[in-house]
Amino acid sequence: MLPLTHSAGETRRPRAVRFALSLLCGITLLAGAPALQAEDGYDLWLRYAAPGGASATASPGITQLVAVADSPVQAATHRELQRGLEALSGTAPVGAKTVTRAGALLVGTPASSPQIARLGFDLDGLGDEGYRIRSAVVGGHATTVVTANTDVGALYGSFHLLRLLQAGQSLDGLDIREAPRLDVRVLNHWDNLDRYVERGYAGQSIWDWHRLPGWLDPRYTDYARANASIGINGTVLNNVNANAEVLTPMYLDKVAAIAGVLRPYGMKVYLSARFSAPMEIGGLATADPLDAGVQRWWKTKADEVYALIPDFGGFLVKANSEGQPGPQDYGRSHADGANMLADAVAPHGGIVMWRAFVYSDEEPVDRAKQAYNEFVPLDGTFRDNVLVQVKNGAIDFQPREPFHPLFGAMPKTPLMMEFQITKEYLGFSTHLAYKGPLYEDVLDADTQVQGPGSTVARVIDGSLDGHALTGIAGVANIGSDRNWSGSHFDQANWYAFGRLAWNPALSSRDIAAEWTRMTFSNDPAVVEPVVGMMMASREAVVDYTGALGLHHVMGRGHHYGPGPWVEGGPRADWTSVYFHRADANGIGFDRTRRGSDAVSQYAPPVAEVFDDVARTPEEFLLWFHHVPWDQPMRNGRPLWDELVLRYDRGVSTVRDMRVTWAGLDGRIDPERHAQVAAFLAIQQDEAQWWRDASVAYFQSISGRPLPAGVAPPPHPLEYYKALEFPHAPGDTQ
Ligand code: GCW
Repeated sequence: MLPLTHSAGETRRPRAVRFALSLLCGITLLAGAPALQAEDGYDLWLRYAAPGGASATASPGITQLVAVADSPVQAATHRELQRGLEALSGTAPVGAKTVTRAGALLVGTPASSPQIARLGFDLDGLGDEGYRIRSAVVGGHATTVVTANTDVGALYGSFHLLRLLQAGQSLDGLDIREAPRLDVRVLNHWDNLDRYVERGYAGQSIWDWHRLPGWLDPRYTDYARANASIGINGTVLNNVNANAEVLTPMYLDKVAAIAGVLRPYGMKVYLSARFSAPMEIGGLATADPLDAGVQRWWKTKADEVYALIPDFGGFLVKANSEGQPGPQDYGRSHADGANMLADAVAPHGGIVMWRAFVYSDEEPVDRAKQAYNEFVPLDGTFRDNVLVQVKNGAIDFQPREPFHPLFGAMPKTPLMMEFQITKEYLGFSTHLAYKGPLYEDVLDADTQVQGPGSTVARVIDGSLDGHALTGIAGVANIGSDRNWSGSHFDQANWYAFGRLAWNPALSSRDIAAEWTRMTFSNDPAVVEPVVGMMMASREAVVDYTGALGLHHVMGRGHHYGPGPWVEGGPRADWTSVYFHRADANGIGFDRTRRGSDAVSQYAPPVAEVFDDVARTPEEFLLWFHHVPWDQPMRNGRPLWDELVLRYDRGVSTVRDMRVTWAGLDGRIDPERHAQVAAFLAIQQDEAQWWRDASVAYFQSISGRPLPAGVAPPPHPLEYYKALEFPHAPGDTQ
């Protein structure tokens, strides 16, 4: 099962692993134990374990590898195929210039391979990143062909083939045609230059800025491999709460070095730009986007960046949000700011991703309405190379939110999706919460702006309004932790983001199964229960943190654990009481036409549903309505009872997950099994804590008895309120 048991393992493992292994070897030889280090999660879903499971005897049926390695992308593809095929079969594939035997794998483009050119496959519509995988007869020999218009397309196709092999799928009769539905598929790192990661729960930033550009951590290559394997084609290296210094020559050299490592894997680098950079590092007196000097500064800066990094992707900007500088500081609009930057990067083919996560410093209106209010009037005024980046929901990456009303409301502007991969509100890295279903729910949500079927996916893929430029971003959960994401299961969220970015129509369940097979085992006795756990996990978090549409009820600042009592402080919309509005009569935020009227930001058929307490899906009930505690739910129970039972249900789902996982002992390598088991135990304790604290608090407001048979919280409310977490990870510095 472990690649390490294969011979000649050195060539197929990342250099970082090899280094760790050489250190370990001495230790393990002395101890006489097998080296199991490779199962520490570092290899992610690229373990290339034989699909049969325990031994490395299964052959992928490939006898010959025919692929040129002349360009850096081709060389990366070749290396990956060699590594994967060797690990999967136990022997290195025989390399050849042309197909000369049955069972060959022929990889390349018509331009790079005369044999492929002669096949004359139709590659129309595959664009720059799509590919075909076909079973064919080449020179009289049964061959698997991976081909594309570009080297990067062939790289993506090769990863797809390796995925099939890892899942033990037959290579007979293949005819696969794939192209990404979205152009810009990027990670957003909220990484600071001192390596602190905002809302990061996986150690420090992987970008070792201090040692760059001299030291190129081999991790960067493995990062690029992992991203390329799921089609992620870009990364924003630094936090949206940006430091202007990243744009200074010293840091741009470091950025260029990273770009050099990522380039062979089809990844571009982007940077978050601090809007006031012309003042902070340029010595200007203003950052007004309509000021000619400021415009000149950004053009010069863009020229400097592109001279170092010709394929630089562009800038991401958080402006006039949560204290960040922006064009409104000068009475200008978001479009003025975005367009100035867009003009600076346009000559080089760059783009600007301008975030719509804004809420005003003063505006007293429902925070859920503010982004829409600020951006809809600007529709049609952005340059062609601007994408407006919109979070999936209008508040902030909550365990469940209705889709953001901006989707569908700005038809003349390409909107890109921003999902959070890191689990700021879903239990940090210790809770198992697979976000595939969250992403899927949002992508499938029907905005109805052009009638039924106007899904969010069709807004962002440009098909609804005919946009050429499209994109999606995921706030990364990657750090310096050995297993990259802080927990083994959090790797699945990175994976699912990439897969859905490539094709938003994929099913999160299928993705979970695919990931499980490659990450843990192909054994159905593992795949089925693990996928079951994953698919139930997000709903469990919703249940134990606050179901039925509750939101923003977490601890203040650090966002760790429950805090439904949070009130006071600098602004109302940073409190929990602002969002849940619980009082003696009931609970929930009235966003109906009689309340804040946020419902009217949706297309009329959607607005009508959300406006009507009887038709609003129960999962969003308290998001849109203030509901009496004794209001009967669809199952007949009073709201109060249902809420309490949901808290209990969340805890019991986690309990079930633990039992399921314990039953997998012996089927999963002990190291990862033990860590997941320990994390599930933490999750159970913390789910219980969320439940107890929330029930204690809401009971103090509702004054109602607990439903029959429900255990009271073990501590008084004051106990929960007094808990403090001054050093919780990821908090804003
Ligand atoms: O969710 C909030 C986070 C902030 C974050 C902000 C944003 C980067 O708590 O840490 O800042 O959203 O998305 O800009």
